[in-house]
Amino acid sequence: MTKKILLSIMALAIMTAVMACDSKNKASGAQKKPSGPPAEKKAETLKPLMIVKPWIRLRPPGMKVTGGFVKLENPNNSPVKLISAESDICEATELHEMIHEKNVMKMKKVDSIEVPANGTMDLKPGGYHLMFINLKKPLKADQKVTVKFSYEKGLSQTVTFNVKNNLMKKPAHKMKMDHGK
Ligand SMILES: [Cu+2]
Repeated sequence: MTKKILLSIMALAIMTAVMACDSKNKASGAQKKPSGPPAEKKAETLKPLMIVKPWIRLRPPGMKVTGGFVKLENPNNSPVKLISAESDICEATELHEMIHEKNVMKMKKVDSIEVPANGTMDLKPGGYHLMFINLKKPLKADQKVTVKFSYEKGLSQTVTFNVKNNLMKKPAHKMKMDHGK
């Protein structure tokens, strides 16, 4: 007898649940009707940049700072700004540029590096570069270093750099260096 009552209560409960669910579906179905403009903004969707020959300079042991270089090619119809780089190999990774001041080459931290629309930006010795500061341990030749690039508008990509002992045999041009004398 109690079992029968229990069963009928259960049946009622299931029916109620089904009905509730049904009315819920109907309600959400009504809400899904298109209203208002589409949320997508096509202009904000950036394609990742082409990464050409990323490398980090191998420096003598004991040197805690080194530079990273890469050519960035922008396939987008708008300029893209690199705003930060992050890596596990060091305490801080900065964006730098070399500036010529009173016949001396100096490095300066910059907030961003812009890659022109459908153009390229060459991060190279003597120009814009990445600076890896306070290396946690010495780098080795041919080591692969993962660096996360973040751009404006939420674009980011992971770049694998190759550590190279780049001995510049033939400098393209002579730079005036101040040796203090
Ligand atoms: Cu630098």
